[in-house]
Amino acid sequence: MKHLKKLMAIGLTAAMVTTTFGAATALAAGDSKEVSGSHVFMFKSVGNAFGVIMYDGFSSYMEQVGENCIEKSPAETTVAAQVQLLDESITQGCKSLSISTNGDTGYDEVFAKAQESGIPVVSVDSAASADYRVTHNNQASSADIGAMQVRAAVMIELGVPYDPEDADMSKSVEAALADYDGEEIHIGVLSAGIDTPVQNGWIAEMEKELSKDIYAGKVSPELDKKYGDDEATKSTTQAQAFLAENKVDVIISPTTVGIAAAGEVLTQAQSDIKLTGLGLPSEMKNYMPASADDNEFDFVCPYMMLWDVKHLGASTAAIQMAVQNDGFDGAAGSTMTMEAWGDYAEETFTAEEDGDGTSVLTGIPYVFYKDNMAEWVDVL
Ligand code: RAM
Repeated sequence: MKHLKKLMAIGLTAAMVTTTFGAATALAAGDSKEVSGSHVFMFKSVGNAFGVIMYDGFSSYMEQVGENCIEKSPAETTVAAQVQLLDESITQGCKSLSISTNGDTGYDEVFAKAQESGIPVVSVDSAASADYRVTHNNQASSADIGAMQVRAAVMIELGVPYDPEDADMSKSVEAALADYDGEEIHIGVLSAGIDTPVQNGWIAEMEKELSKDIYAGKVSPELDKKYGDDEATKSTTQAQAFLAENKVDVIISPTTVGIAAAGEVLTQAQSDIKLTGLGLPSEMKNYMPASADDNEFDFVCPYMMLWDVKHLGASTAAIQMAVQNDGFDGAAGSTMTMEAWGDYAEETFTAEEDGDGTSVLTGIPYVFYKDNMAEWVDVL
């Protein structure tokens, strides 16, 4: 509930998203004067509303603490395009690098150059190598995000509404499956890039969830995976392929670009294939119920999840400021403080071991469904 209030306090309008998007595109071309002495924020690519909202939070926090920042996201969602912009930013003397990566490998040389130049690298959303990052800003527990998407997919296929009393859906899915003796349910995944760390981490957690006894013989443990590279056109083509093949009952899309593309394709085709995953209410409003009076199963996406994206950007800025001013080095067990910002009170986060490095958990997954969509369409 605490987080819900926080989310409601964001006050980001659709109009602001549009304006900021225009600015991000213009800034992507870059200018050495702006990069020099600025904190660089790099999303997977420009034109992704998730990245736009995150940068809005990042820049708002940086502005509050009197620092300059700039977005330098590439036109294409590739490692090579990010590496080039990272290299340029380092050469031009940026203060710090905050990045959501497009892949696991290919960054070592440029990250080593950042390290040698004393430029701290913090990853957010999609992690950078533990060898080079100070820490990773984790938007919500990967295990929860993976498991909740599987539970939502199965419940939606079985016609079970979301019950906020069972926030992580664990009880609802167990009860629904206990009563189910129909054909095995098949789930498709429409992801971002085949090498994208964050989506691959969530998919691994989906597979872990599906290996639990409650699913045995009722839901196939094999996920049918397709990759839209976080590009609208490719994601649309992949969603059309699911439709043409007609092998899956429900699609999970753990990317805001993919879920919006699939929403359009499935809705236009009046398909029986249902949809859930991670989406922005503003981009999903045409494929989801709008109010408690709606029957959610009349829509391709009865419910879906995400987290507070603007806060995610602001907490990334706060991590960079803690590195710059407070000697925060991301060591396991060390803490950092995010100062009061907007309607948010001061918060302290602790770095925890995560793989070979650490991460700081700054959010929780939140379910959007018919009772709360109206509050969110103009916010996220
Ligand atoms: C997309 C991106 C991002 C992911 C969200 C949910 O915008 O792929 O990495 O976290 O969706």
